[in-house]
Amino acid sequence: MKSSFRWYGESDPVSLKYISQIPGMRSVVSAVYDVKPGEVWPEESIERLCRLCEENGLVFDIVESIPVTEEIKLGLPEGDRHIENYCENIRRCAKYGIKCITYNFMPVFDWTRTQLDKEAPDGSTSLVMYWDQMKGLDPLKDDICLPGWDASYSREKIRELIVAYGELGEEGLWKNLERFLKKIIPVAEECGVRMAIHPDDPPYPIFGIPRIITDEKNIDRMLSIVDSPANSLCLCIGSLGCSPKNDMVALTKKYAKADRIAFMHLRNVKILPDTSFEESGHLSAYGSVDMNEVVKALVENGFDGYFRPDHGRMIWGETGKPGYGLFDRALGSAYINGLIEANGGKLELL
Ligand code: DNO
Repeated sequence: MKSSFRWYGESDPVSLKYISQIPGMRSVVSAVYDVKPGEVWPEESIERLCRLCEENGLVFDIVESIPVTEEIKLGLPEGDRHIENYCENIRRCAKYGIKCITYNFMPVFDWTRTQLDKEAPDGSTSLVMYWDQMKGLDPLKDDICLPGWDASYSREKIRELIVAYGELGEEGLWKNLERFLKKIIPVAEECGVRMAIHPDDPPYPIFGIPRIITDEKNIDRMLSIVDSPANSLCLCIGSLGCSPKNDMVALTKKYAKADRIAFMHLRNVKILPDTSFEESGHLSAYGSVDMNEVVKALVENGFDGYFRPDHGRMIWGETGKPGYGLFDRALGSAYINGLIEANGGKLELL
């Protein structure tokens, strides 16, 4: 398995040097952040990321994300040009050694939380989604912006999009996903890249907007659209795992065995009695997912792809991008390494 760590580029307060000092660390997960979604990434930018990682004893071989535009997800005419550009981005990334590209098909918003700094009794903070806070939020009325959301949308634009997706509905979104996959997966296959779709976070409709990558049935449907290892999953334990209906150990077993996982996001989440949830520390005892069983399922089914500790809490006074500090993610990474070793798995080092 290949240990990786997300890095938000040169403006990230976490340095590549520090990332390289995490035991077993191999791959940097990053993206070109200064190009508008739908446009082509300049080769120099990809090359620069490769060089910076290499200078720090790491490799940039996994992308998260190449964003899928609303025009593609809504099936608008401009979406065709964006799909062409998406294919070109896959080719360009492959040229510089990228092996896996993560993306999601969530309309309008990426991950949704109601609070980013909920303090636990030990003084650490983490991201949470509480239904009683959610009930008060209305994107049609309030200016809501959470990390992971595209901050460039105006309130007007958000209102317009919510209405458009309401009209499109789930089946319309499926149709547009199918169209997208049928265009991009052959290109990925040709280039030796695995596309890894990130599930919807959380895995149910938010603000009435359809969400489709939410459970086993829908994941099976998505994988069968193009039955190829190039059409794979970024199996995010914390995202799917915040619905009590998803058995994360069973899903990990099933998709690892079928070789349809390209990337694992390994973090724990604590589901509360009303199905609200808190991002917990990685340790099994802290959350609702048995992390050892998940890692064991990966080892036993021969998973040799990428994993990252995903989000962490803020601890030891660290400040920065919520979920993406250095310290707790590094602890998560070390914990996962221990589980891999104890289960007889192997870390692929550089
Ligand atoms: C959150 C991440 C997501 C993920 C995208 C992939 O921290 O897991 O934002 O990167 O959904 O496209």
